Amino acid sequence: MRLPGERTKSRLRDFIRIGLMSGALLLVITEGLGALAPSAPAFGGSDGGVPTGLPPSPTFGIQKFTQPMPRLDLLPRNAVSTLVPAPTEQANTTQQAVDPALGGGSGPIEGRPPGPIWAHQGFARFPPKVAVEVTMEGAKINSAYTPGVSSSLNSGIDPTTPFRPRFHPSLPDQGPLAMWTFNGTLPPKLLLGRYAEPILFREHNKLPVDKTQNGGFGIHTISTHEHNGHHGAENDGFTGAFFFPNQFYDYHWPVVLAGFTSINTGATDPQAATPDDTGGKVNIAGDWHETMSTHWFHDHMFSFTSQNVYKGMAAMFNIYSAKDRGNEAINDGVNLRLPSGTAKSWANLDYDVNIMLADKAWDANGQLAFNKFDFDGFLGDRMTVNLVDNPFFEVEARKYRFRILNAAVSRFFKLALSDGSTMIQIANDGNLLPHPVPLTELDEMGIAERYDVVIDFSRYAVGSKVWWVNLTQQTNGKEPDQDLSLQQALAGSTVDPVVGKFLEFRIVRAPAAPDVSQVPDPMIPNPVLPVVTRTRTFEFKDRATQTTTGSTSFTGPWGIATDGQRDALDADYGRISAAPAFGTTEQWTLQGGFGWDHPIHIHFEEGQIISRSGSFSRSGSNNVPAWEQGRKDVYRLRPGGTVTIAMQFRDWGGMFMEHCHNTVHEDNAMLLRWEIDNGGSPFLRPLPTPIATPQGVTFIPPDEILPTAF
Ligand SMILES: [Cu+2]
Repeated sequence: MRLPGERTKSRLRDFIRIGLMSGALLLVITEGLGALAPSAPAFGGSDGGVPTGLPPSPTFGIQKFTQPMPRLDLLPRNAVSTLVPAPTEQANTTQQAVDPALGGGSGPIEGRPPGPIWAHQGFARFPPKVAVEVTMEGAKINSAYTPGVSSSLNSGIDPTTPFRPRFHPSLPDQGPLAMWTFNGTLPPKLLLGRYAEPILFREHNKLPVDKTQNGGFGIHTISTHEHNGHHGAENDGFTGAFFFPNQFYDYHWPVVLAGFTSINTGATDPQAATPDDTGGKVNIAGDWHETMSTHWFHDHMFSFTSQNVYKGMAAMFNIYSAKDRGNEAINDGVNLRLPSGTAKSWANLDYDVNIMLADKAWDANGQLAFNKFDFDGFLGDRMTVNLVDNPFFEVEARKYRFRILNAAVSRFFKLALSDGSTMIQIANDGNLLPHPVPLTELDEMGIAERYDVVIDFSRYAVGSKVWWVNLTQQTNGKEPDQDLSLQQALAGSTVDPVVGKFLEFRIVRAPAAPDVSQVPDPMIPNPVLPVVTRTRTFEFKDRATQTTTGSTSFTGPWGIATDGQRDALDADYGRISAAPAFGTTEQWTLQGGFGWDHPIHIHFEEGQIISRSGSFSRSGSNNVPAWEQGRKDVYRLRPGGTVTIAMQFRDWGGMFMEHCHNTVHEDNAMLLRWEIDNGGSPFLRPLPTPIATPQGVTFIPPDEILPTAF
């Protein structure tokens, strides 16, 4: 996967770090690296804007808060019988002709690796009940926008008006090479699912066969990670299990409670349940303390995740359960009755609002722009919410739940309300917290973290306004510069254009019906952890080295040192760094360095933070703040910080990942593979590595197995 010129780029990185690149230099790099030698004139051009390193995004005269924030666009849920061909347990290797641009010949219609190891685990036990069929393709007009709520709850947006792929009505449409999204359209997509209703997510790759047709960044091979689903690795969007244009990939998301193979296997615990369609619930197996709520899914292409996600390959996924059913009126002793609505048995969105935050930048033509050559990270200079620029949102004077996702490439956000009033944080990442946490400022939110908060707008007069404000100033991909005070952020005296107000709440009317929602305490207590049988350490560092060559390895400044071995290693998805035994619990310590804040994501399993140390300290046991005392899947290390977590490896197997979710760090090359490979047939110990080509996926033995992996 190494790009031509990658070695030269690596040499360039130290120069690039010295200062912002000039536009002229960027052009040189884009056009070819051959002419540029290390003795080239010092970088220090003034054309690079703060914080993008690119010319500042032209505003086209737009003002903030002049367009409505669209609700996300619901993905249709269809009968499984609508899928042609029908989904299969093992990859469908029916042959088709391969485009000459992809090497010609013939290859399989499905890009999933073939054979029993990559077959859908639990396919017979959890047969798909809902089919969701999507494409990944270039931007186009949306003529089927489905917000899932009435226009009055969507700031007046008429969904029958075609929705254009643009950040503001006064900005040009994004072209089909600049923006690549699910179904090719905006708003970003939202999938609604519930426990015990397995989803077959079929994704068709409709991107250009010519990899140079990418608008300057991004790659046409893709892999979709459901972050952070509890399912087999064949459905996890493994970074090396990517697929090509004209192929599809079937992801089987069973949506099960963790522990279903060992806890409450008889489904007798009434707290472990899923909503039915008539206001009741159905008991399910597993541990209800593992109930998950707010997920998202996004591209995970090896060494291109930052570019592809930035191009638009991100969507959200709300998971409903009897605890968190999306109906605030049903009073059955299990339902937490969080703000949502009452009309449907489950998944009411009236007062339950998905928020996707992402900083963007665009070029002189208004097309998405990305700086590929800053390995510290990429920061945009425009704030978008649900992929529109600085919008407004109309609310009733009542409680709302917001599911906030940080979908940025490298930027941290810290949210407050402009009047300094209280929000109640109820969830962190996919999990409802043990107890709600009232806060006037949320914590810094790392890339890929999700915070669910409840805001009670009943304290505001109808006709008034309040704003969400970003307090975190960040001008460098390494870490935030500083968190400003609310007064400083509102005053606007900062070099970072993404600081300040970014979403205007307009309190437009009294509640249409009495607000019967609650924010109960407790919500979901943590599961009881089994005894830890193994500890491992992972240090996230720069100046990494690569020990392997070949298509599964990549070089870059970033890497991970495992269990104190050698230096930090660059990513190689053919290397096994850890292999926890099936059915065990381990304690992992994640260690960062000073001058950086890496948000570390571990796939598959939600961990409980046992302790935090390092420069960030807060009173309370083990330095774990109240809003991190549930379960998480992203762990900000904080500058100089260390996080120790406990995780259970059970139910499913295969190869998973651990990486920095500053996706520029991840791509260059702060990522490793770990695997659960002793869960029984068909798994092998170690697992062979898939090698994807348009003509079919082959397998090779692992490149390297670290001495402490097993
Ligand atoms: Cu990082």
